Amino acid sequence: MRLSSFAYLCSWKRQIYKTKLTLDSAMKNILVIGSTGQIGSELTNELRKIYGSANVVAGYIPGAEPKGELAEGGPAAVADVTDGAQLAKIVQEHKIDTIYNLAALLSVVAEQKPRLAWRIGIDGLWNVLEVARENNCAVFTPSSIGSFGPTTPHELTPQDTIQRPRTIYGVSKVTTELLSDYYFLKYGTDTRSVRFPGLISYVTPPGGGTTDYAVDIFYAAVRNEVFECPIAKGTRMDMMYMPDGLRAAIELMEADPSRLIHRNSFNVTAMSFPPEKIYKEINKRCPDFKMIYKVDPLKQSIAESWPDSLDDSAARDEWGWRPQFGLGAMTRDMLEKLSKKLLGA
Ligand code: AKB
Repeated sequence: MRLSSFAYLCSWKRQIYKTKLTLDSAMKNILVIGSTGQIGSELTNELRKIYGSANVVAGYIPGAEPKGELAEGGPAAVADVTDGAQLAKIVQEHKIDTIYNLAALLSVVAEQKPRLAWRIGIDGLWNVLEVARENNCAVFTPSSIGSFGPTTPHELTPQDTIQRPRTIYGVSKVTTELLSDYYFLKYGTDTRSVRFPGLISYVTPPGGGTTDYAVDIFYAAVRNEVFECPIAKGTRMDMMYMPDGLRAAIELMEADPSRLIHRNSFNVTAMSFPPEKIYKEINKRCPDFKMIYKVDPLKQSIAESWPDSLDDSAARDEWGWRPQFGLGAMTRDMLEKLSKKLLGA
């Protein structure tokens, strides 16, 4: 098939997918907790396109108020996961039936503030699940490749395997998975989750993750700065372009529950690479771009404890998961969009 007709077919398929979701899901009222974060800022806008602007509440904490399209595009409310009464009030006022709970600290920051990581990730999750149980809401709470540890099989990490992480981030993600399954099994609360790999986006930068280098490298390339890579040569981790990440969350929440054998949480991936491979891909389009290694011991030890590549066949079988962006397509799009954003070119 010629490239132009293939691109046309893809855009047509995307339109059918959006129309189908719009029709299937016309009645949802959604609260996004953490709507101004790396995932939330894009997910909230995407959900508004599908379910209607008025039906998606952007939850935020003071100091991280929504701005621009996020602020203007629909309702917003202070939604602090550590305050269960506040969450219950929003859920009742807006007749919320679905909660995307994105409040969490990323892996490196969590290591520096373990108590806060637990308070937000687990005490907060408890509040969300209680409100969901009392008000019959479905809940999506992301897990991560961080839920695995050094004793997990690293190559094609299976869906069901050893999960003995040694970081507080990992411990809280395993707890997230177990507590979410507990609420489903005990109370029938419709909890669902994916184990996100590193998410790469040009919109909102991540803050304090182990996989952040795979975003930072693009900023350096576009600004033509030498990139100091904190992860050692040869260290592979799973990654995903944000549009696929958003689709994973939304499609899982739309999946037919009778097909779900697993719930919390599904392996999902789109690509796996070490630093030298993404550098090479960027270098094809930015020939003067230079990278040197300046390995960060904490980030490196976390990265080494995570899988090299995930097996996401359960997500493919149970709800039809398929990534659309590989390394080449993602790199092209990132460089194009980031150049526009940073240089206006
Ligand atoms: C992190 O690096 O902490 C996150 C993740 C993979 O969960 N991006």
